[in-house]
Amino acid sequence: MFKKITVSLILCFCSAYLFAQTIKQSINTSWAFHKGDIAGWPAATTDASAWQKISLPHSWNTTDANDDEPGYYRGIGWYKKTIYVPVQWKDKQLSLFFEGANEVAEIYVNGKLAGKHIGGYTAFSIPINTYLKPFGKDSLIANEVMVKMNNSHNEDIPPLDADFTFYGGIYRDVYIVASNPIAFDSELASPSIKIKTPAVSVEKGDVLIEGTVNNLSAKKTKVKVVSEVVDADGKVVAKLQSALSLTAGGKLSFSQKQTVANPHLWSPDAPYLYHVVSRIVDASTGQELDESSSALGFRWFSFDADKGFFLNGNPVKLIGANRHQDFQGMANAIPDAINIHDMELLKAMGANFIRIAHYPQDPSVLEACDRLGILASIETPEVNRITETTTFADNAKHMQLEMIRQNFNHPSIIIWAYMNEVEISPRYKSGSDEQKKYFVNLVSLAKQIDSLTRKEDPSRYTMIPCHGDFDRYYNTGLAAVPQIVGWNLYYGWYAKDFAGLDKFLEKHHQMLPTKPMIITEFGADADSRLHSFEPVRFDKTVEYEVKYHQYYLDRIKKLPFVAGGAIWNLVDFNAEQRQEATPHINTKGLLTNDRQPKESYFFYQSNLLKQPFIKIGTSTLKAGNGNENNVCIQPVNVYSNQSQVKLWLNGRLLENKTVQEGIATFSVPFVSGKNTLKATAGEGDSLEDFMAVDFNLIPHNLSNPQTPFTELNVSLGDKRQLVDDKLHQVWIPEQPYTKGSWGYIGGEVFTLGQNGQLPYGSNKNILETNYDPIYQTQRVGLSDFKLDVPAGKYEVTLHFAELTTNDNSPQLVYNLNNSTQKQTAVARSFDVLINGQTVIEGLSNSNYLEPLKAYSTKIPVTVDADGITISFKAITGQAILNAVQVRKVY
Ligand code: GCB
Ligand code: CA
Repeated sequence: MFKKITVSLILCFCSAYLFAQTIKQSINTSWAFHKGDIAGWPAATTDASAWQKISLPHSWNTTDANDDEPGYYRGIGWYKKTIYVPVQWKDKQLSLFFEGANEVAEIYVNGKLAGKHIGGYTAFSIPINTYLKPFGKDSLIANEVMVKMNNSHNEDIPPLDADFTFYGGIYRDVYIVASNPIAFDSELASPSIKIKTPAVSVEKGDVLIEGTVNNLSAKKTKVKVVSEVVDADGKVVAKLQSALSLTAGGKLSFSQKQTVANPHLWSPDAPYLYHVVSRIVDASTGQELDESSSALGFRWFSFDADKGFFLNGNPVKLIGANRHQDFQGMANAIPDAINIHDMELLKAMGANFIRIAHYPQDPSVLEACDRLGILASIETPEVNRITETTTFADNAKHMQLEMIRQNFNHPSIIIWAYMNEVEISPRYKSGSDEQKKYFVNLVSLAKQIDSLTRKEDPSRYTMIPCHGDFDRYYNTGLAAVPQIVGWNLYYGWYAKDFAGLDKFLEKHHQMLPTKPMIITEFGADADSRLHSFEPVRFDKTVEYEVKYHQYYLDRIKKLPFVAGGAIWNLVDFNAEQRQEATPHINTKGLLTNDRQPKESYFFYQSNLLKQPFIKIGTSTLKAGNGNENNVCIQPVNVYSNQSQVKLWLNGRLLENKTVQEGIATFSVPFVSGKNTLKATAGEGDSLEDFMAVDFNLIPHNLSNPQTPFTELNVSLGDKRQLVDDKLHQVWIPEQPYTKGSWGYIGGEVFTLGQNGQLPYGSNKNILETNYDPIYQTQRVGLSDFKLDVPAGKYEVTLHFAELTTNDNSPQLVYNLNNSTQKQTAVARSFDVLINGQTVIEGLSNSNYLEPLKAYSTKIPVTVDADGITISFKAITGQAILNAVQVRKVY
C-alpha cells in the first residue's frame, strides 16, 4: 500500500514537471507564400494558385537580387500557415515568436490583426490568445496565421541606404510558444532573465540574476524563483532563491546575487561557460511553472586610448572580421547551420573578434561566439544617413533597446554599436544651413541612442563606426559621442596610398587622445577566380587582397593604441546595386559567398593561429606559356606559421625558404598536365600540405608535334588570369604575337583613363554573362590575332562587348575619390576574317554589339600549314576584341 502511493505521487509530480513549463516549438514547415498584396483582404482572398508552397526561412529575393535586371522586388509579400493548437493548451498563454523578418510584419490570426513589428533584424513576439478559435471537443484546433511582410523603402525605418541587399521575407525561424499564466516576463522578445557579473576577478565572480514574474491568472499565488549556477561539468556552484507573493494579474521583480569563488574565466583561448537555470515553482504545490536558461561567462574587460583592449587583466589585440548573413543562392534565408559554421570558420582563421555588421543577426551567431570564444560587437543599422523625424528616431532607439535586451546575457558581447558611416552621404547641399542643422540633429540622435545604451547596460562600451573622413566626424562632434570610435579605412583601396592609413591613425591618436579606437572595416575586393603575378589596386585579384591585408595586419599589430581591427568582410555578400567583376557581389570577403577560402584567409591563419599551420595557396588549375624547355615558371605561395618551409614538386625538393609574415613564395617550374606539390615544415617535415595542379602548358613552339597544342583562352586588354574551376579552364592575359607562338598585332588596351579605377578595362556590369572580367577588358584597334598552330580542325570562339556607353550612372558612395566614369558611346563597325575569309560581316552597335552586353560566336576552322590569322577590318571607328578561345578538335 505504502509503496503504491509513493509511485503515484512520483508519477503525478513528474507529469506536472513535464507539462508545466513553457513549450517552444518551431513552426517553419508548411507555409504558403504570395508575392504582392491581396486587394480587399480579408473579405477577398486569392485563388490557391497564387500561393506557392514554401518553408521557412524564406526570402522572395533569392534570384532577382542577382539577375541582369537592375533592382529587386521591394514591396509586399504574404505568408500563411495553419497552426494546430492542442486542447491541452487551453489555459496557456500562446504567442508567435519571430527571430527576424524583413522589414515590417503584420501578424493576423484567423483574419484579425494580432500584432505588428517594425525592423528587419530583431526578434519579436506576438501574443495570440485573443484571436484563437474557441476550444471545443476536438483535440487539435486549426487556426489560420497570416503574415503580411513589406520590405519597401521606408524613410522612417533604418537602414535607408547601404551597400547590402534588403532581402524581404520571413528569413529566420518562427516558433509557437505556450507558457503558463504564471511565467517569467520576456519583454521585447528578450530572454526571461538578465544575468549580470558586476564584479569579476581571479578570486571571485559576482552573479546577479534579475527578472520579473507575471501572474496573468485570476488567482493570487505564492511562488519561489530558484536559480542555479551550473559549471561546465554540470555541478551546481551556486543556488539562489526568492519568494514572491503574486497578486492576481500582478507582477513582481526579483534580484538574486551570489558569489562564485575562483571562477573559471571566459576568454577566446578558454571560453569556459557556466549556465544559469532559473525556475518558477508554485510555493504550495511544488509545481514548476516556468524555466529559463542562459549561458554565463566570467570575464572583465576595458579599453584604453593608449594601450588598447584588456581582457581579464591581459592585453588582447582584437583581430577578426565583419560578417553579413547571406549565402549563394539562398539570400539571407539561411539555416542555423550556416550561421554556426561561419563562426567556426572565423575561429579557425585564428580570429578573436567579430563585428556583427550592420545589424543584429540570428541568435545562433552569438551562441556560437559564446561557445567558441569570439568577442563581439553588435549594432543597429542606421547606415549612411538618417531621417530627421521623431518616428525615425523612435524606430532607431527601439531597435537599439530590442538588440540590447535580446542579447544581454551573451558573455561574448563587449560593444553595443549603432550607426555606420552616417556622415558619408549627408542630406542637403554641402555647407548649407540645412545641412548644418542635419548634423546637429544627427548628433542629437546619436546622443540619445548612446545614453539609452549606457543606461541599459553600463557594463559594455558604445561605439559608432565612421568612414575615413576624420575632420567631418570631429567637427560635427559625432566622434565625441560614443565611448569607442570605429573607423572604416580603405587606404590602398578606395584611397590610393597605404601610407594614408598610418597618417590617419596617428591623427586620431593626437586629436582624440582619450578615445579608444578600432579599425572597424578594412578590405579589398577579390574575385576568387582572378589572379595576377603583379597585383595592383582595383584589379580584384586574390593576390592584391593578400597584399592589402599584409599592410593592415602589420599596422594593427604594431600600434598599441589601435585596440583592434575587423576585416571587411569574412564572406563575400550580395549588394544588388554593385557593379563588379562579379556583379551584385561585394567580394571583399576572405571566403566566397559559398564559403570557399581565398588566399587571404590562409594569410590570416598563418599569422594568427597558434597551432602549427601550413597551406599551399589557391588554384589547382593553372596555365601559361612554356619556355624552350617546355616548363612554365610561376610563383606559388605557401602559408605557414613555421619559420622555414620546403616545397616539393613531383617528389623533388625545390627549395627550403624562410617564411616572412606567414608567407613563403616559391618559383615553381610547372610541366604540362599533372603536377604534385608538397609543402613541409617542422621537425622531420611532420607538417605537410599537398596540392595537385593541372597545368595547361601552351607549347613554346605551337607547331612542335612533341608538345601538342590543345587549347588557349585569352583575355584581351587584360593582365590577369581567370581560373574557372567549373569549366576547368584558365584564361590568360594577352601578349603581342611572336613567330611560332600566338598573340595580337596592333591596337591598344581599353582604358577609361582618369575616370577608371583600374588602369585597364571597365568596371561596369556586362549583361548576359558570368564572365564579366573577360568582357570588361578589351583590345582596341588591333589588326590581327595570330596563332602559329599546326594544321587541323579548330574551333575559334570570339568574345565582344561594347565598353563605351552614354550611361554615366553614379558610382557607389564608397568611391572616396568621387570619380564618375564620364564617357560617351563610340560608334564602330567592323568585319572579322579568319585566314582571309570573312566570318563576321559589319559587327556594329546597331546589331549584336550592344553596349555592355556580351556577344560571342563560335566558328569552326580548318587550318592548313599557315596557322590561324584572325583579322579585324574597321568600317567605322576601330575594331575591338575582348577575348578569344582556340581549341583544337583534331
Ligand atoms: C563601407 C561600408 C560597407 C561597404 C564597404 C565597401 O565602408 O561600411 O557597408 O560594404 O565599405 O565594401 O565598400
Ligand atoms: Ca536584379
